[in-house]
Amino acid sequence: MTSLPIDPQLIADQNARLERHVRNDYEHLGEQLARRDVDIERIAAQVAAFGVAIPSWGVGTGGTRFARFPGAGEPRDVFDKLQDCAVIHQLGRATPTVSLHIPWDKCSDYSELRGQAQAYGLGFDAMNSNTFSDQAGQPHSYKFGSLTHTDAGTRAQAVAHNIECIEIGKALGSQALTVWVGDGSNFPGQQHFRRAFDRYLDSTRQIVAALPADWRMFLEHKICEPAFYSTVIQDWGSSYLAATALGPQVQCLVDLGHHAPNVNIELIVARLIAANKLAGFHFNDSKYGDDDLDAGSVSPYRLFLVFNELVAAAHEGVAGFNPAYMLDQSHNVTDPIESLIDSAEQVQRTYAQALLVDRAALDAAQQANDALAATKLLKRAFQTDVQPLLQQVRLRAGAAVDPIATYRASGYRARVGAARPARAGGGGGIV
Ligand code: PSV
Ligand code: MN
Repeated sequence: MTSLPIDPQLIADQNARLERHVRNDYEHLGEQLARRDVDIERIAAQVAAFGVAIPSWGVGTGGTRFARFPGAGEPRDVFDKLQDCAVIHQLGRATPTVSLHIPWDKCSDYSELRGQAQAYGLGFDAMNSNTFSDQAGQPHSYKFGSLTHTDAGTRAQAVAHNIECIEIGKALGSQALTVWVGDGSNFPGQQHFRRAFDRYLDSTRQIVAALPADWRMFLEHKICEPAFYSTVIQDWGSSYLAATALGPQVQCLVDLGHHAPNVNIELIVARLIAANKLAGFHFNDSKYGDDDLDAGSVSPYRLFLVFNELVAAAHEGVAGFNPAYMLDQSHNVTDPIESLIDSAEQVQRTYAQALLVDRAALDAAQQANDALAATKLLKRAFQTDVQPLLQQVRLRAGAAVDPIATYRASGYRARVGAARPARAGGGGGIV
């Protein structure tokens, strides 16, 4: 039988030292919120039910085009990754699912993988295909594109790979496929824009035809990289056009880092909700581009404004609104487990804050064109310290009140450092 990776007694001991403070702080916050007519228990129940998926690739150390500095005890295969994800979920209780990337997470026995995940209390979120790099031994190269390649054989190979991802996902209990392609061009004139988009539709139509009825397909747009002049699915407009052409099972996924600086992402989110085309998110943060920094580390208010749209949509009961929440980050200077615990908590915190917006007062302020009152309502929610609520939710769920401190006290990293020999090579590569 699989045991959980962190000793539950350690969590209990660590929590025991903090329990009294959590109780007092929670009570105090409850009183504050009651004065605003907010029932803290209602917010706590919503936060407890909230989950964000861990990207399997996030538990390994990331890298840039220039270098990668591997950390100790990096996962060697998908089973090691799952174990690291189990640590994150055991300590934080905010990450009940894992999002796999194929071929990085291929293994020989998916029913064993599924069983292992179940033993850890984990499920599988969206599957991610990879046609942005070549797999060993594949007949056609993706150097000049995949689903949109000018060569039919290369496109067929990319379609077949996506269908293989669906098959693996079926064995694991996943219900969505995320497709991101790096296809595009590096020189003006290199690519016929309209024909490339037509080829994209033609290829993705074949993938949609292989989707089970209860699956969704998420199209992930990205402004640039690796193609730096043009990208076929460059923005939410292209993504929306494609998703609309491909039918109701296909929606648009918003990776926060995939936009030009200063783009109003919350407005994009609102548009996609209105069109019933919001698939979900890859959360991360950025300063300059697709920096893949930890969620909320640079612009927590921007993350809050996105969640404000999401909570508003749920509050208004928008039909079909069911976004998938995932992290997608690259951890270059931190222990990836710590970054993911902290980022999941940040996402959870932002959700809780957005739940505190006084919707009726905001409606009234908007209706009366009272711009200052409206914006102050958002700020009041955002500036509320909901930490005691997050701690109480974790305490009740058997997770750690202070997950990073408990993680450090557990010695997990040193333990896996000894059990998982370091891999050779410290070359560049975005993972
Ligand atoms: C592309 O930059 C991306 O955001 C896509 O989600 C990929 O699948 C992921 O990063 C992993 O590198
Ligand atoms: Mn992404």
